[in-house]
Formats: sequence, C-alpha cells, structure tokens
Amino acid sequence: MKALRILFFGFLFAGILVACTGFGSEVSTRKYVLTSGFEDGNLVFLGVGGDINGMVNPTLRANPGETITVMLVNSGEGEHDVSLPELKIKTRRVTENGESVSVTFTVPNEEVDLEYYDSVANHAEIGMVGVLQVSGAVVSEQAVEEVSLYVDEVATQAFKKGGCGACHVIPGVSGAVGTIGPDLSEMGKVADARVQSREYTGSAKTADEYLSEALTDPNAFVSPGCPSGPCQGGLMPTFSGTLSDQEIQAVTKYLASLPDGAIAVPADTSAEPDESVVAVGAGPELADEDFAWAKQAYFERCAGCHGTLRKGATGPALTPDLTQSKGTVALSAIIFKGTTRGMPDWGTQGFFTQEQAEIMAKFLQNEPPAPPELSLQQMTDAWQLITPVEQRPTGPQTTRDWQNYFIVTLRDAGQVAIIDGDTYEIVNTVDSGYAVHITRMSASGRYAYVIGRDGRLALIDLWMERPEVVARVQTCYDARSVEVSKYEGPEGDFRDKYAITGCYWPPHFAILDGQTLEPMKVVSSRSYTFDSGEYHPEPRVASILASHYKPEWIVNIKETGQVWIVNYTDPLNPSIQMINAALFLHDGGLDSTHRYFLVAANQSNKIAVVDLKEGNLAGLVDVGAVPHPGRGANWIDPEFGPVWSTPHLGEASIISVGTDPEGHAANAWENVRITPLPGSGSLFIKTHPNSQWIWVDMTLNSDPALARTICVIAKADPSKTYKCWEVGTYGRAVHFEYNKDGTEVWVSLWGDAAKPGETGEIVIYDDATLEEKARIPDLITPTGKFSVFNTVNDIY
Ligand code: DHE
Repeated sequence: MKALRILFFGFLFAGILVACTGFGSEVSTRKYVLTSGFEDGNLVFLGVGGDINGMVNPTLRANPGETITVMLVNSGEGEHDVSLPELKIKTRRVTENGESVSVTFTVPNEEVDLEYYDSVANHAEIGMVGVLQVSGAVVSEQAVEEVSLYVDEVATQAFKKGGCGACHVIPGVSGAVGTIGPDLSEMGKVADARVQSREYTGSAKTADEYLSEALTDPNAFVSPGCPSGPCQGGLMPTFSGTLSDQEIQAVTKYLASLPDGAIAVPADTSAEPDESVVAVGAGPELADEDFAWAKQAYFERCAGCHGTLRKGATGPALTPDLTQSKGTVALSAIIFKGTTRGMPDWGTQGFFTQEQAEIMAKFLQNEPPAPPELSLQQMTDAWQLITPVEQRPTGPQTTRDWQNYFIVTLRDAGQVAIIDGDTYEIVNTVDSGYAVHITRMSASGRYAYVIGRDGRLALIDLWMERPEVVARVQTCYDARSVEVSKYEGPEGDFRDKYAITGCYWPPHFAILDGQTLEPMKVVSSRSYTFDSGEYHPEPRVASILASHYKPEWIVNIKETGQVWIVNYTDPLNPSIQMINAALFLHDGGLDSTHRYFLVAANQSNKIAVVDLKEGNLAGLVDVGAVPHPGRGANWIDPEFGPVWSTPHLGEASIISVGTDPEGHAANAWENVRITPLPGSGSLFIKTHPNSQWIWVDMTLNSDPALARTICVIAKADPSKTYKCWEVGTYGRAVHFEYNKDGTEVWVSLWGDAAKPGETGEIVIYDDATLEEKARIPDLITPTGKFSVFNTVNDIY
C-alpha cells in the first residue's frame, strides 16, 4: 500500500520539483522540508521527514558556513512564504494547495540563532515562526524521503483540518483519540471486508472507493461499529467542501494502508495528549456579536452538561486545549447532529442553524469568559418578600384537594402551571425562573419551591385559593436543585423551616428561610477531587435530598465526587460530613425505606449508595453508560426482592440495584437485573407502590419516533418491556408522575414553543389498564411534573 501511495504522489512531486526555485548553482548539503498546518488552532510550520518530521515550527540546524535548502509546501491553508530577515531571504508566496517553493543559501560562518517565519499577513504573530540554529555541533546530513513523507503529511494535515480526530481513533495522527465514530486503526482491512459484505449499502467496488465514498457521501453506508453501538446516520459530515480532492485522495490512501501503513507518531505528540503540556493558541476569531450570542447560547444549552468553565461532567470537557485540535468542522458537526452518547442534536432539533453551530464551535476553541460571583449580600439585596407570612392564609382556602395538585414545569415559558389532579383544571400559571428545572414541596406540602436554571427561586403558597408566588430570590446564575427541611423528631421540628438551593454557578449552596426565602448562609463547594486530591474550580452542586432520618440534607458535589451530609440544626454554622463516593454525581433518590440514598455518578457509570442512618457509603454499584434515574423507581423484583432502578442516557437498558441488606443480603448494592429497552437516551423512570408497572422514557434518543415513545415493564416479568408506544405525533415524551393515590400516570409531551398546536401537552394514562384517559393540551414545553403528595413523601 505504501508503494501505491508513492506512485500516486510521485506525479504530484514531479510537479513540486518543477516548481522549485532557488537551487541555483550552490550545492546544498542539507535539506529541510516544511509545510503549513494547524496545531491546537494555530497556523504553524510543520516539519516533513527526517529528524523534524511532524514537529511544530521545528528548529532547523546547520553547521557554520554550510549551504542548506529550505523547501516550503503549501498544504492548503492560505498563502505562505519563508523569511529569514537576518539573511535578507524571503521566498515567493505559495498560494495553491501542493505548491512549493525552496531556497538554497549559505548560513553565516559563526554560531548564531536565526529566526525564520511566514511574513504573510499576521501568520508569524499567530504561530508560524521557528529558529535556524547555526552551531558547530551539527554534523549529520538531513536526508529527506520527500515523496512518501509528503503523502503522509497531506493526509495527517487533512485529518487535522477536518477535525477527524474528534470522533475517531486514527493511528499516526496526534490527539486523534475520539470515541464517537468507529476506530480507524484497521480501516484498510475493514474497508476491504465491507465492500464484499451483504450489509453494505453504498456503491463502492473497492476499498479505496469505499473510503472515498465514506468521506464524500457518508450516508451511503452507516457503519454498524461505533464504540457505543451502531453508528448514528447523519452525524458524519461530508468532507467534499472542506477538503480538496487531493486531500481526500491522500486521506483515502492513508486509511486504505491501515493498519500496516500507520505513521509512527513523533515522541513529542503522542496519541494520548498530555494535557499539562498542550500549548493553547488563540482560538478562531469571532465578531463581538457572535461571541455574545455564543456566550448566552452556551449558558442556555451547554453549560449544564459541560460546565460554565467547560471542565466537563455529564458531557466532556471543552477547554481550548482539547477543542482546538478537534477543529471547527468536527465540533460544528457534533453540535448540529448530536451523538448517540446523549449529546443533543441542536441543529436537527432546530435550536441552532448550521452557521450558529459553527459560531459555537469557534467559541468553544476560545478561552471561556469568566463568569461573575454572587455574594450573600447581593442575594439579600435582590430578595423579594411579596406576601409576608402574617398576611398569608392560616389554613387552606381552597376546597380542592391541594395535595393532589401537580406543579408542572412550562420550561420555555419560564412558568409553572398548578394543575388540579382531580379535575385536570389549571388552577393558576405563575412566572418563575428561566427554563424552570425542578419543583420541591415543603414538608407539610403547603409551599412549592420552583427553581429555574438562572438560579431564580419562587415560593408558591398552595393554601391560597389561587396559588401565587409569595417570595422570590436569586441565589445563583445557573442552578438545578432546591430542597426543604423535612425532619421532625427528637432533634426538633424542622418542617417548612428552611430551604436549600444547589448552584452550578457560582459553585455553592445557599440556605434560606423556608417561609420567606431570606438568604441565611452561602457555602462554597470549591474543593479537591475525592480521589486524586486535585483542586477543582467549579465543583457543581447537583441533586439535594432531605433526610427523613436526621435534620440533614444530602448535597451531591458533582466534580469532586463527594456526598456532603449537611446538618441544618444550626443553619448559620452548618456541620458538613464529606463522604467520598464517585466523580460526576448527578441525580438520585431514596430507597423505599428512605434509609438509603442512591445517586448516579453519571460519567463514572456508577451508582453510589449512602446510608443516611449510619452516615457512610454503603455501596458503589457498576452500571451501564451514563445512568440517569431522576429519583429512580422502587419496586419488588420477583427474584431479587426490593430494588431501585435507573435507565441510562448512553445505552438501551434499565438496571436494578438490590436495596434490602437485611432481607436479601446477597443482592444488596448489586446490579441484579438488566432490562433491555428499544433505545438509549432515557431520562426518567417512575413507579408507585400500588402499581404493577414501571414506566420509562427515551427522551434524548436521536430517532424522533423513539424520543416520543414510552415503555412499561411489568413488575411480575421484568426481563423485558411489556409494551411501548408513541405518546404523540411530535416532540419528545419526558418524565412521569403519579397522582396522589397512584391510579394515574401523567407523561409530558415536550414540544416546540414556537409551533402553535405542537407546543406540548400532558397525556394522562389509567395506570391499571394503560389506557389514555385525557390530555391537557397547548401547554408550553411541559417537562417535569411534581405531585404535592408524592414529592413530600418521596414516593417513586
Ligand atoms: Fe435536569 C432533575 C441537572 C437536563 C429536567 N436535573 C435534575 C437534577 C439535576 C439536574 C442535578 C436533580 C435535582 C434534584 O433532585 O435536586 N438536568 C441537569 C443537567 O445538568 C442537565 C443534564 C443539563 C442541563 O443543561 O441542565 C439537565 N433536565 C435536563 C433537561 O434537558 C430536562 C429534561 C428539561 C429541562 O428542564 O431542561 C431536565 N431535571 C429535569 C427534571 C428533573 C431534573 C424534570 C426532576 C426529576 C424528578 O422527578 O425529580
């Protein structure tokens, strides 16, 4: 295969040599070949062949008085030259892909360091600059196998230009360690086998044609072999417009040569990049208005998974040292099309245009802007007590069964609807924070606490005839969780006394007066990772749960992997017990006895179990890819006894963990059962002690039909799904909630706020028969629904 490549590029090189200038009559004893390229988002010179092969802005060496040749080959990234100002040398510009120029000259007869650079535009400023070192220590000749090395160079540069390493493992290409698409290490062999296989749907007859087709018409055949299962159609972009014909041919030839023709990666650019030494250049330029748009869109769509400082958690880290090598093309394809591992397809869903996906891709290659902090005083200054406690009702003013209210998130309206669970009437709709996330109830059930992603918290009094917001506060700029004090026992009665908010940014939690929301205390979660003890500047506060056992909150610190047990008996001086658990703690719930708290460490593929009575880690359970339980589901497995279940974002299954260390000791904190689902992308699962079913969604599946499909599993036969069906004809089915007596299940159909008739609705099912009972139509993007009674009592 190597020979083939040499033949192919022999033609090209004939052209290059004809184009060379400057050899003149001098006899050169040393030749260096440079090409233009990108490294970490910067334009650079790359060494080709010999000792400098693959090196960025290589140091060229010569003996004093030696005559050497420097050749520059344009790899397609604009116009370039080579200048050595001290020697008054400046080559002509190479403007076309593959065009070359060379210059032969005699270096000074003394030891000296001479700068060489590209004098075109600001290329030197942004990275194309190196040193020619004249020193008596250089003796050996620099032999350049020009032809074959240049072939590889075109291919590796094209891989970088296309950002292929963001999704694929590509031997010989530094930093190409992506796990979204197939591993290309043996692509030559694979392509040979594919064209002959029955499953192949494209029109190629040879391996080369197959590879070329994969680059120019990737949907002709979608590979079954991605790391997390079959690859997703439509994700791989076409490179027809991005790479030149010559580059596509080089890439094709290189891939066809694998595994035997793999280039050895130079020692200083190993395939597993050492993050501590990766140089970060300036990211691609963005106009001010594009930067401002991307900053806001990142906060709204991306920060939740990737972090405000982009250090990663539910989604991977997106700091420039990692994104620049992926490049704009690959990043925008991922942003637009999503991945099977849970990254939403923002473009296909209509949230970003292709152009906006590119702007976001460029934004991600720049340093994240520093977000502001928020002090207790600032929280207090903005706090609003709308109806003081003494002006509120002293008993329920309504004749409705307010404990059977559902507080329904209307996500994109920034509101919640309070819906009567008996009559399905909307009792009131109130404004809350931007993109409302969750609601929790006070221990008596009287108050609902609604938190938006923007950290705005609204307190609603459900005793009012028409429930209204009685207080507001903002304790974060980016938040996901709120909880209340629920304990009543020998240590005191703390019901309805305090509230706590958990913030993504700034990374802290805040303790508030439960009846007025007056800020009382703020505690930073910035700390050190539990395992390696590394400082983390942004450990976000994920789920928070109130213990029924003690006056304590269970506060999950995502990036440091610790569960903090916060005792609130003295909220101004709270004591915190730190329990080491697992990195990337996210969402979770209690077991049926309320003694144990089970929390998903989502990117660690684990469930951590905390014993709230003993205050220690009871277990750590290995589960599938990216578990996402919501609060999970508690039920009795016919074979394994009491279990708690979670579905996954990253794989098509539910797993069940044994939760009864006394009655079923052998199963306790073990992954005892896997129930397959028709697709991945699940967000929520739910059941009720009175129900024979477990309900599960697949909200983030990239197949629109599966995204609006829900399934039920019979507790009597949990080895498979009992029934799956589409909840509607548009949108995504998400989140379940039971009514107070456990006879009905409410499911949200999450639509598009901009499409009248398809904005969203709630679909209500009879839990016994699974028959649809009613729909509450024309709601704006309903997502979570929280029954007052079930939320107070942690029934799920
Ligand atoms: Fe949520 C719960 C975080 C995306 C709807 N979500 C939670 C909790 C956390 C969290 C930490 C647990 C709170 C608790 O129990 O105290 N959610 C995040 C994210 O970081 C993430 C992945 C990305 C983001 O940018 O926010 C995310 N969540 C979503 C959504 O896209 C959902 C479907 C719609 C939305 O609001 O944007 C969504 N999350 C929910 C709901 C719950 C929730 C409905 C409560 C479930 C329950 O039954 O308790």
